[in-house]
Amino acid sequence: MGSVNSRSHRAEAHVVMMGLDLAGKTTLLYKLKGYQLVKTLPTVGFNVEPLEAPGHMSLTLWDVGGQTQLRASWKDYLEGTDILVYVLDSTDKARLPEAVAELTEVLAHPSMARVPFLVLANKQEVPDALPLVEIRDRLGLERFRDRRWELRACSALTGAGLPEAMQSLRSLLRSRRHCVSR
Ligand code: G3D
Repeated sequence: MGSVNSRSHRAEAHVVMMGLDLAGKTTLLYKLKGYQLVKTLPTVGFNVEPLEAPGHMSLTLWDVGGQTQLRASWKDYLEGTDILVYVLDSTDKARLPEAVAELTEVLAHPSMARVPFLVLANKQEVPDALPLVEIRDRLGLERFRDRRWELRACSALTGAGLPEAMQSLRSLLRSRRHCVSR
């Protein structure tokens, strides 16, 4: 008999949301939860938020990147991750290489083997945001053949693209559940 905590018996999915600081993770989280967020504060440490939709999910938010002193500690929390949501600031061309390097590093962690991921190209409503095709090229997503991934454009500010992003999340989660319960 499996442990009550084994993935196949868990009602809750564990979603980890990461990205460089200022990518828009906090804004996105509040938008998804339907809260009005007037002013965001830099994410200090990490936030754990129960998310109502889709299904039963818990969501952990982490800043990744050189600035964070918590860089070493977030890696301890990757175990049990069902889906990674990686938020990119589509307007921050200067830090895109850093964002790509961080994503690559996170996915290389042993706890993340075969974990599906969703990249959200955020801030797409800004006129000079990098278009999705260019982001796709720069991320080199085709190299991740060992797992499922999706890339979606969105704006956490206006909410555009978020329903489609949630649909991708649901679909990745279904594939994850199918894999771990086999
Ligand atoms: P973080 O949690 O990833 O660190 P935040 O990022 O959610 O705190 O957002 C950082 C800044 O980006 C905030 O601006 C926020 O309003 C802005 N932002 C988040 N999402 C979007 C978006 O989709 N479009 C635009 N144009 N801006 C966005 P401030 O000015 O509060 O620092």
